Amino acid sequence: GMHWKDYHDLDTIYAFMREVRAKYPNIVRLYTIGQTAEGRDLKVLRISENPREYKKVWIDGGIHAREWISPATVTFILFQLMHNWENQPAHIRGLTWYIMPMMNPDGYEYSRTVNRLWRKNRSGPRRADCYGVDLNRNFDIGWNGFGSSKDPCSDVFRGTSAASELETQAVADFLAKRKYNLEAYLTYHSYGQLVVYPWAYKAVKVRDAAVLQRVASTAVERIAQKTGSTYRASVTHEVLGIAGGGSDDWSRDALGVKYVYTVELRDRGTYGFVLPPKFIKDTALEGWTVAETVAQSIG
Ligand code: 0X9
Ligand code: ZN
Repeated sequence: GMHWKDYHDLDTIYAFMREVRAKYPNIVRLYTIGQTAEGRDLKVLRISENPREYKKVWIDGGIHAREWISPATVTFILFQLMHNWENQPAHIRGLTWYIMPMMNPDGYEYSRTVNRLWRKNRSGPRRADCYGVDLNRNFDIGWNGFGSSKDPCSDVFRGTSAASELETQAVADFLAKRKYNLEAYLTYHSYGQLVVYPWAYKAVKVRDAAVLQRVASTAVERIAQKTGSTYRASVTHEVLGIAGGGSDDWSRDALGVKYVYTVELRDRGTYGFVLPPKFIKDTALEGWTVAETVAQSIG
């Protein structure tokens, strides 16, 4: 079964999603929203007591293969939501939650079995022995701009066109159909301990940056109280530089989502992507704290 003392393979994560659905069949739906180049399913859970009326929150993880703490955190968020659903406060029970713990299953399994530091998906090869597209450079926003590469061998290869990748298409199509009432888009990455908001593709702040900054700062303060970790709240391009094609910017631009955050989980470089399992529990709690704070802000 599922636990947060270690990282899990894709089968275990998907089995956990099925368990959640089996336990709460009335409020949980499990979608297969597409397949990857290697034929793996892309899966999303919806949790809602009133899907037609409640405001929606999207949470994803595992865009980048080597960032194992991300799917671990998103599955933990799912656990936090569900293990005590009846006693959740109104600001949590009164939302529709879409949860996709693994946006890049091919890359994740490749990272687990062949190359621990693999980042991209596994489509291709497009040239010689160069596989994979950086899914967080493949979305249709500032796609041909700064911060990505047209070289298929690069770790930040943007793909041959915007939304060239099956994972990008599956998520973009699924969300475009559900953009009504979609209030938040949260995407979990590592590492760096940051809570950042658009824009990333241009050096401009979003119109309601003050609100986004305040909510992010609240999350960061709560994290410090809970686990003692120091996170930073900021505009993406200011701390991470300009980069086009990100899912966060796309959700803001194409769908008009208000609360868009990319969370860079632990650590700040000691272990980097290879975060030891003993840190999963507290890091996941930090990720949950951001989701909780955003949910509360939506009200
Ligand atoms: O570069 C990224 O995709 C993210 N950092 S990571 O080290 N996890 O790869 C940051 C994403 C910030 N948002 C955009 N660049 N749109
Ligand atoms: Zn990442």
